[in-house]
Amino acid sequence: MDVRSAASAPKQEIRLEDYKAPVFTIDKIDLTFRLHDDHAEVEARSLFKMHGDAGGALQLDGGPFMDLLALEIDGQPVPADQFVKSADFLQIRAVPKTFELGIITKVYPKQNTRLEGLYFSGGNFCTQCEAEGFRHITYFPDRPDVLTRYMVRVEADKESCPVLLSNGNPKESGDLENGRHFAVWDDPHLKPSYLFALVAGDLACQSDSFRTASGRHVELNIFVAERDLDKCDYAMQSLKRAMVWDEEEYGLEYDLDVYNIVAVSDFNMGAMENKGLNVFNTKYVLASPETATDADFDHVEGVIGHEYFHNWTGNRVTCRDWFQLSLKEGLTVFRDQEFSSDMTSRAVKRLDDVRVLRMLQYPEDAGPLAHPVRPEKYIEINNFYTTTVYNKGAEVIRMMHCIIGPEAFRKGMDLYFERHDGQAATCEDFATAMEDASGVDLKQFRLWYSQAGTPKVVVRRERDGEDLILTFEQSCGASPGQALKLPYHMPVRVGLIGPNGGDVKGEIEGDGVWSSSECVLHLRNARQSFRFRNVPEGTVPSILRGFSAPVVLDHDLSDDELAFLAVQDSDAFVRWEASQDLFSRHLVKQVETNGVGHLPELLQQVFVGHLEDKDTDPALIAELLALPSEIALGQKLDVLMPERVHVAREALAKALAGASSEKIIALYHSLTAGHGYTLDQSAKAARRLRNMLLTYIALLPDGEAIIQAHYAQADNMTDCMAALTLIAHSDFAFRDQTLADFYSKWQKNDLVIDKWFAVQAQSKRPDTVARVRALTEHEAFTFNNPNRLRSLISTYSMLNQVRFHEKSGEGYRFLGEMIAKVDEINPQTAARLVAPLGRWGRVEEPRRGFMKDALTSVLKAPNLSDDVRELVEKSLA
Ligand code: 0A1
Ligand code: ZN
Repeated sequence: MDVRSAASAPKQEIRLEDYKAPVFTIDKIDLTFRLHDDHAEVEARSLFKMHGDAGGALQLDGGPFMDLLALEIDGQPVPADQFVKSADFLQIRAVPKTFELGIITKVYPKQNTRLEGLYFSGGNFCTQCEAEGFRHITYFPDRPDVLTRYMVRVEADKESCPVLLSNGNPKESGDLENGRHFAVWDDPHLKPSYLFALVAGDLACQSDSFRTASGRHVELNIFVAERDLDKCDYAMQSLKRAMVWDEEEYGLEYDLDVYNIVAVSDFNMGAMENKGLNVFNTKYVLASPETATDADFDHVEGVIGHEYFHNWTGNRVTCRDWFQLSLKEGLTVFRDQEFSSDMTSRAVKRLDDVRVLRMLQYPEDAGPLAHPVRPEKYIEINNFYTTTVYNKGAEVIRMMHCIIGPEAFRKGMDLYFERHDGQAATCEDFATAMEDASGVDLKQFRLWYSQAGTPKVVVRRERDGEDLILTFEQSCGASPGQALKLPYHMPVRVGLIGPNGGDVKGEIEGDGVWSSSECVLHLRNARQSFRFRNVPEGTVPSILRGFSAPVVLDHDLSDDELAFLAVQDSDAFVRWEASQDLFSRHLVKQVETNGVGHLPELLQQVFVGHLEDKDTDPALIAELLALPSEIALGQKLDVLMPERVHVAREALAKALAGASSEKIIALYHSLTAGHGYTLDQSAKAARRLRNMLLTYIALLPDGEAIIQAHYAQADNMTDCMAALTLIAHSDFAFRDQTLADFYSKWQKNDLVIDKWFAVQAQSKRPDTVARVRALTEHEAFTFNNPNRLRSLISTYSMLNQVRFHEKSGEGYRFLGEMIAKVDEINPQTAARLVAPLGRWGRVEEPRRGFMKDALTSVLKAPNLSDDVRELVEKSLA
């Protein structure tokens, strides 16, 4: 049977303003899965209660890839003329007031390359139902505001599928005829269909246990392929840390007897918070020192935390509709960021998060795919799992936390759970809980949910006798469908650094509140001034501490003042930002004048100051020494000039390295001495600094030997990848051989081979586009695995600015071809490749035309998915 033949009609736009509550409730659903080698039969029995009059119609969501084998109401077959079935829905003409609906469907997991619904990965059955995957398993009201109680029975061959899992608590299991067996799972908590999950296969398991604050015993299991059993420790420890953290920070406990995590290698996203049965991309579970970098370990901890925290923010309180996605995602990202901050270094974690926001979310917010944190319309909801909904959404929560303060925020969370536990809620409900708990009016603040675009804030200084006056002006450019924006309510954290480098406590006139060494200014108007009384001459304002609002800040600090803040500020974010600003100012000038000039004395001094700083966390020093990325620099230009940016940045790095080579090399060696590999924060910080220094060493005449030795002596993946990245980027004679050796050493480990692809995709060498294209033909490349696709194609097109924007247009053509090809296999993942081509407004001809041509050619692909079409059409508009 050709399961793709039943093409559906193009999807219609869905609008927030059209939301209507369902006219029925479902008391419970009993599901039976009969899993077979080439298909699965799914029997669903649901108890419906209609709230309107009896005799009305019932419409259920469905999908084009399943067969309907039986349809019954109260045990009686529904006659063929009493229902209509299309590719996307099933409508029963008239249903009684209360009834049991019985449906049997047949699905084909092994043919499912879209990785939504029930599919097969690495020899195991698994499901992915968020956002609308459940409708590819059975006909059902597949919307998040329909909550019900699930009982699931799974039957499969005992030898090939010894492990049978679903949501909730295990209830019963046993043997059946013909070598088959079954397990029954009972989830006592109400949930929407997107949180349903099933896993069946031959998996090994690492187990542990946890006792909650109130004494509940919870069994913890991580299921992986047998060969990966030695890589689950860190995930398990992270899970236990997350469970303790949520109890201590929010008083939230786990609410089932078991918490199961399954790692699968084919997964469209990072992980999924299904109730009691998280399904994870292997990338965010498996980690050992030989195979995972320090950043990988941090990501494992962050994602394990994220999915765990969803149990309350997402599962116990879920979303009313998909426009409210940020209700669970923004809040849960905020929670995982705070958890990681508490487990690692708060200052460095904040820099990492800000860097991600600027690199990914700012371009989205400035381009044709910009949308509010709470979107108002969509065609394909999968296209709205965006960095705006997730990362900007987290910034919105962080701003509320800053505006009302930590105690009121905690009270607001308590109130939110008190009011909405067991319900499907809205962003509005959340804001109201925060408002009611704090007494602070958040009416204007809500614009952060509805207006797209990154606000720009210009701040100017004035002295008036002993006083310092800061005047802020905020504005926000037009976004698709939103020409004019109203002023936001934004918290701006400000400190004052006195001439001797210490924090000055001020007295303020205007809407601001001082705590010990800083104040929070409440910026609400398009233009607003704040007067600081009795500020000593020579005091420098430290503005937007901790990056307290996701804006672009334009200030009038001089180079000397920036240099001062870069060394003296007690706020790590402003210290870092001041260094970055200083470097950026110089580099932007170089780019605009196409100059390759001298190394300004001040830059060198600041750089050396960081090198010689013995009091600061080495991980933060590493970030202070880093030059702004090419992408960050590109954003500072009106017109992107990728080669010039690349050349200017390389030249500055080389000049800084050359001017301080002895200090760099000495510091590098001092960090080598005495450091055995551990995952302690101090050891990770030392590696981070040492590997940052290595990037400068690569630019020195004797750098090659040091890099080669670094690679050869690496006893962990962090050091190994740091060297390999530089080697892939170089002309060293041993380059190709090293890459070949690495491949043969690791070819059996998919996650490491992903790194091997990524490192080549990131190379700044002029032959990169040709090599990337050739790599799509490599024996280890496959279009079916999203991790592999991302490691090569997304890394190239999203992170390698200079080589993606090849003047020939080859980078764009390549990406266009890849999107069309991937779309035939996996539309969701194909759609996630589109964004870089939409940034044509940032470049000049001939690039602009080439980018549009690439988009247009994607539209010509036969059977283009709604997912890709929606984004390509918006990108061309
Ligand atoms: N809710 C998950 C992310 C997720 C979203 C969609 C998916 O399939 C389309 C899969 C996972 C999270 O935030 O972790
Ligand atoms: Zn999430």
